[in-house]
Amino acid sequence: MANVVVIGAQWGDEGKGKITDLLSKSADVVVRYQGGVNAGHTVVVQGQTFKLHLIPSGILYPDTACIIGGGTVIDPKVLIGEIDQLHQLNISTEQLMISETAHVTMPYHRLIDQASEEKRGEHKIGTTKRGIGPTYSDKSERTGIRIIDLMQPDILRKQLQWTVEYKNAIIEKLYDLPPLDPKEVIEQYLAYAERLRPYVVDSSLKIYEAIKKRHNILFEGAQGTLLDLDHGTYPYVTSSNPIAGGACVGAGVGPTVIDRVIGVAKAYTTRVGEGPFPTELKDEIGQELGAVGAEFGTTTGRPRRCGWFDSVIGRYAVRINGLDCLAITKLDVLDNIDEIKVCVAYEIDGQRCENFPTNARIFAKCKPIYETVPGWKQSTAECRTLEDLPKAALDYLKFLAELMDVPIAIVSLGASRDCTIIVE
Ligand code: 2SA
Ligand code: MG
Repeated sequence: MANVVVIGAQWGDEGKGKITDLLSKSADVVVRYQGGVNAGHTVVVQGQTFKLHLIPSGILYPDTACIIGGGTVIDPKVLIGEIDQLHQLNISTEQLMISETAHVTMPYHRLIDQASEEKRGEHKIGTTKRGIGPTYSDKSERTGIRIIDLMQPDILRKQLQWTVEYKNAIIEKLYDLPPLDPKEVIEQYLAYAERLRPYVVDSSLKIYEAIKKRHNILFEGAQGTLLDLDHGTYPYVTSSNPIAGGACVGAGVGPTVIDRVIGVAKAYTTRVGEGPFPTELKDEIGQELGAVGAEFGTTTGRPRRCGWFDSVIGRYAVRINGLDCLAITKLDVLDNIDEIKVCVAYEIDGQRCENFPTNARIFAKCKPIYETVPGWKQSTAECRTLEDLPKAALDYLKFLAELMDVPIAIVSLGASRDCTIIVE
């Protein structure tokens, strides 16, 4: 196993939750390194569905330590809700750790996220409205509140008093909303602090100690490559770095620690929120993929836009993340499709283009060039080895691997743990 980073190779919702859950079995430590409660992982274990936003799904294994790293942003209310939900299901959170350098999502972050999306009108990003962008903005602006501040009541009181006043000016003047009461916010967050205190650690040090003991560490990315702030489809991106490189910054480890990078991609493509999506299907096939694949956001319940597999994006994800291999998920969703299309390149102003264009305006003009392959028209749900797969399904996987020049190591054929093929 060694030290592995798992990332989304598309626009998020690739099924990373299931893959990290599988890998968590051999991990001693699972680390979330970026994002916040905009993420949503659905894990199904013995018929029970777990919806987690911040806590790594590794928490479902009693011996796996789970760390919410310094590169994340934490909404304490949601995190406490998740802890309570796990306790109700008799799952221990003793192995949970929270980085003291993670930033805290405050009520004004949510307000500003919602209000600014409205104000942007046709320029809106389609955010999850969970306050993620404003929390990271404050981190960059150096007005953020960190977990470590939350743990020191005197400091928190002082800091929040002026920050809430400072934010109130924006909330009132720019968005015409009623101001927040600093006292109320302070009392609320002081109470959250006491709930979270037992979990707070120097996470980079904890990870380093685990590395020294030669423990296996799994770095779990949220969202996906195309939502990366620096390398995604800017401005239609999230405000953190979901790519593999983000693991080093967000967890506080050096690049030499990482042994392997696994990309997770769906056998087709989905996207939530605004922004260009060349292979999007606005027809019945798109609707069918959405219906069969149950393509609704875990966090917001928004329907996801669906389309064919895009290998240009896949190649880009291989490059940006240095992928060693891919996990292809939801192959079974294609079981009933007659003919399957795969985007092999783009056409831009009459020219063929094999590489992902970094210019968002050019990307918006890209037309997919497709190759069509036959469907297999039979259920793959019971397949447990590559040999069990219908020939057309195996050919489809081989075609994807060839287009992206990367081996496929895992194939997932359903939400539960056993619906999986591990390629030897
Ligand atoms: P934000 O809220 O500032 O991070 O939104 C910015 C863009 O990032 C997209 N985004 C996501 N896309 C897919 N899945 C995400 N997580 C949830 C899930 C989504 C949900 O796991 O299902 O429940 O709606 C996620 N988080 C952020 C977002 O759509 C914007 O395009
Ligand atoms: Mg998700």
